[in-house]
Amino acid sequence: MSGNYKILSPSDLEDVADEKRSFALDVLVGLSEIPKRLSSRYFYDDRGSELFQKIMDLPEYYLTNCEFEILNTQVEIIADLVRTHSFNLVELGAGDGRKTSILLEYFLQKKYKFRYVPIDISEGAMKILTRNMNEKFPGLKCEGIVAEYFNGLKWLNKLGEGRNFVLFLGSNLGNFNKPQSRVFLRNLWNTLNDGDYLITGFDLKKDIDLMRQAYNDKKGITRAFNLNLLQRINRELGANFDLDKFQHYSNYDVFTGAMESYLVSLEKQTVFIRELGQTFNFEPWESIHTEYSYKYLESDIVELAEATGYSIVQQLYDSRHYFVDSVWRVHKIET
Ligand code: AVI
Repeated sequence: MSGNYKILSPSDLEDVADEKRSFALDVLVGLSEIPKRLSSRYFYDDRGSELFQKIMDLPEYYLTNCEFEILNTQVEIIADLVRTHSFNLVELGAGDGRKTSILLEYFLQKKYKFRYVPIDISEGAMKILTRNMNEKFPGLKCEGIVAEYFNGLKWLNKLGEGRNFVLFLGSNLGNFNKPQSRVFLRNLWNTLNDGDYLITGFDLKKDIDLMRQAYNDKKGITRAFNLNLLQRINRELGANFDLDKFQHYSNYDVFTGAMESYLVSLEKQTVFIRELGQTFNFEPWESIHTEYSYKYLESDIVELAEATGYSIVQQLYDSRHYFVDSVWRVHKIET
């Protein structure tokens, strides 16, 4: 253990080099495809994470407020599920931990036997989170793990200490397509035990204008967030993207059920990426697909839980029914 977190995958120079290599390779493959695409997983460098925090504070990005409302008003329902056990409150990708603080405060006040185990691949993010949580909640047993989610969970399970209550908040699952989300949930199921719980956030299908506004905010923060992907390629791979020559475009596709984000080239242009030793040509109005943010029907959630080995224990909605934190139980033993 170093401080309040354990590093499972040592973030040595080799790892950093690997990460840069796979980023370069993904950029090469994505920009060589027709239509061009870049993966949204590369949004989250330091600048991208900072911009996402700002997005979460925007009035148009209703998702955050909905989830705060759900946790603030329904914490007791969640607490009832774990009250009698000692448990690990495991969080996948905690961000700044503001939402989780609602649960932590309640559990501590009720003197529940638990420890808080955030899992995140970024050592920087973990350092800040564990420091903040220890300052805010001096009595909290906080034991972060710096690792890929599933490696962290496997390690935790080997210790065999108590039931797991896993949080996957926000609408993070929504950035996976249907097959990817099934694989993710099934992998998670594999690392958990019968009777463990999972809370996943789902953004529900709703008025199309409301969804469009959430991804096209007036201050232009989402635009900056999207464009930061090109800036990151400039910074890390020595490219010469001119950000003024690309437009942020985000729209709801009724057929896929996702908000889809793009960067659109405003003119004919050529971009050189030094690390790849290659140029990429853009025609006027040619697009790069950058993100899917899937929205769900109730029936999609039921189907997803059933297909991946969970039962739905409770659906926690906000008052406008925009968002649901879905509480699932892991089923491993056939009855
Ligand atoms: C992280 N993820 C759930 C956000 C979303 O809503 O898809 C990322 C985001 N993209 C644009 N705004 C927010």
